[in-house]
Amino acid sequence: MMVLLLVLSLTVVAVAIGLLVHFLASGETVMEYYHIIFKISDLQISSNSGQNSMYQFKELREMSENLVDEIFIDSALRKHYIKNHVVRLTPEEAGVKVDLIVVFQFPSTEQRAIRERKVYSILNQKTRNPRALPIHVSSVQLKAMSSSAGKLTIQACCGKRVAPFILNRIMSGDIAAKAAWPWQASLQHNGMHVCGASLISHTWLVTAAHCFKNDANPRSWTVSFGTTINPPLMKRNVKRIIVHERYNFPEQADDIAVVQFSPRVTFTDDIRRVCLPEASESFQPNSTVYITGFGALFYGGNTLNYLQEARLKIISDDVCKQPHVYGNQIKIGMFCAGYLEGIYDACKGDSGGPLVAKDLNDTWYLIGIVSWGTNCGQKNSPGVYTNVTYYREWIASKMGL
Ligand code: 4AZ
Repeated sequence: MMVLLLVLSLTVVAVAIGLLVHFLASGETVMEYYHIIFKISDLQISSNSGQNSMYQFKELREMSENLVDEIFIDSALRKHYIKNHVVRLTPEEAGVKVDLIVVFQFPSTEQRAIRERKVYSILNQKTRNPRALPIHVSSVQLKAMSSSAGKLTIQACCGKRVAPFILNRIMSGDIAAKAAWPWQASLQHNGMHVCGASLISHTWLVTAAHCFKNDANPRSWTVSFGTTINPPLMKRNVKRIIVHERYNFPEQADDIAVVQFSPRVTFTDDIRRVCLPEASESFQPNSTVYITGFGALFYGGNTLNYLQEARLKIISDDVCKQPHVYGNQIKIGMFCAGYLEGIYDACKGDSGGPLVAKDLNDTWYLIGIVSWGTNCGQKNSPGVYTNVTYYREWIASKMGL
């Protein structure tokens, strides 16, 4: 009787453990990354860098992402499909090659080879008959990626952030959410914050030339990342400072510099590069932009420890060149942003930092560099910014991005 009871209770315990393991294991999931390549045929993209090709590329990126969304959302894998992201569009003869990464979430109990076959079969089947884009059937390729490579590739993309969008209010600004502006850097002279800067690659920053008016020796400078100056999330030594050849203090024209640091940073949710606009792009007056920085909250104030942000509007040249605003002080390669009424503005310590705008895909572009202004937040004296689009080729020629 005792033995029977013992066997029975052991069986119950074993079954309970088995069930527990089964449920726990089936609740666990893994993220899987696949690299998909296909060619869109019968499509002529002019390779000149004019406005048109820029728009065509943007559209093509969106159409490709929508197409792949449709393929998987409308398939047996719909519950596992997370997203896709175009990483490259390459013009080829009579078409464009699309490289994208697709992300799935699968239960960890299933075998990877089986899943890969499923993904491939759906892709193959659906690209035979695409509704939106003429895909060259024989060009479709699928490669499984390790999750570390997949994450890195997606994170290498510029202008993306993970922070939820909290609108806060620099000069009359508000404290920025963590990871909201991961390209923001602080340039420090002998350990003291002097200027802002924007991360545009693993090793390069863009900033203002006037930050180096007193000292352009890289050895005196360091750069830090993160939303606080103290403690910094990461610190690097400056290796090279390239100030625009035509910049001539105290003139304000050509107020741009690129800075190389070492060792390179690895992109994470908190540190990531911003996109640079194409040289052909223009931004409309009155469109919404954001500035961020550790600069003072009022003219004559101190640098702050917490990153601040403010929402501004681009001001047209016609308005900013009026005699009661800045008149002929606004030169080519500059633009104004803010409000003629004042209040929201950049201030001392924000110089060199980013003015960014986002496109329809929530990708952020660096379109201005905080440069100068009369005092801060005053009526008829908005902030003046270096026009990044105007200097796009100069930047590319210095650091090859
Ligand atoms: C400065 O001194 C500075 N209001 C930067 C921006 C503005 C004014 C001064 C714009 O670095």
